[in-house]
Amino acid sequence: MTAPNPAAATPSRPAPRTVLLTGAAGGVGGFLRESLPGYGYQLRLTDLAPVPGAPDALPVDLRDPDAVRAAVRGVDAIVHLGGLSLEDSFENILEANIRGSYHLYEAARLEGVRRVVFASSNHAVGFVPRPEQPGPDALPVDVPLRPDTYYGLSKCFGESLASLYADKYGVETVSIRIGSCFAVPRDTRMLSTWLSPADAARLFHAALTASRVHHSVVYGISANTRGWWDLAPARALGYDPQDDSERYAAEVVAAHGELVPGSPEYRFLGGAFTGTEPERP
Ligand code: NAI
Ligand code: 15L
Repeated sequence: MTAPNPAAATPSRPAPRTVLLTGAAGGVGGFLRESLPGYGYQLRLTDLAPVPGAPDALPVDLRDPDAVRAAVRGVDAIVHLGGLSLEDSFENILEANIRGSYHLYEAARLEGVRRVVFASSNHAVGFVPRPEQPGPDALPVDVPLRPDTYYGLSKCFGESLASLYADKYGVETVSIRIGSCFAVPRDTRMLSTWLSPADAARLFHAALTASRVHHSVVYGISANTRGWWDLAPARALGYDPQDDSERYAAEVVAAHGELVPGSPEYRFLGGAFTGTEPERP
């Protein structure tokens, strides 16, 4: 990985140094726990689950507003990754993602935290037809929201919540519609949606330090040759992706084949999530 340059950004006020990371025990949390300290951040780790190798991490349930407020107190910024990251029952999504995000924004408002980076998802727009070709046809961020699951719906809520708190209370947010953030692309769709761990660090750092933010929505992918989304809004924050899933393409296509016309992965941004049914009580 290229050595991070903490001085690269030119924020209008001091760059945040103490950053609360919710969802620190998760997959993306694991990547950012490793990488963000290299950009000069001091992380306060929280999760419902124990954070491997981090005995100082705080056990915080996003469903508990008092615990969330105590966790937020004194930090410069928040990276909000915590919550359910796949489809679930509406009740569970409501509690962890919708109420949980509300508790987080209320805590930010009450404790005077000015910058949040929200892990939104491509599943907020999962029922949008995927572009025929990458490149010039790449989809802009201002397509209408078309969630593909209750999970995606909670990300639409999170983006709207961020918009409200920016307009009303001056809490700035970058909502990153993450594609697929894993060590390597796991299937053919991910050749388009992949966000490498190193590019995730670059993007979250840009989102934490960019100066012209009110509520900004950006897609979060690497510089994939097959990318479906317009990266201009992320680049405007200072994001300069260095990875391209294409180096895995031969191997991935050999294992999984090209996308099959008519399949959910071929038709829609959200792929298989468009056919996912939550468990009913
Ligand atoms: P993950 O499922 O590995 O991690 C989520 C973490 O949130 C877990 O450690 C879990 O214990 C914690 N959590 C769940 N409910 C909680 C609660 N009530 N209180 C406190 N913590 C709670 O998910 P991953 O992959 O790390 O994703 C992180 C974030 O990024 C999620 O918000 C996800 O929706 C979003 N995202 C991730 C993508 C990816 O490709 N990994 C793609 C798009 C969005
Ligand atoms: C997501 O939002 C999920 O959290 C992640 O597990 C992946 O499924 C990703 O989207 C994706 O679309 O690949």
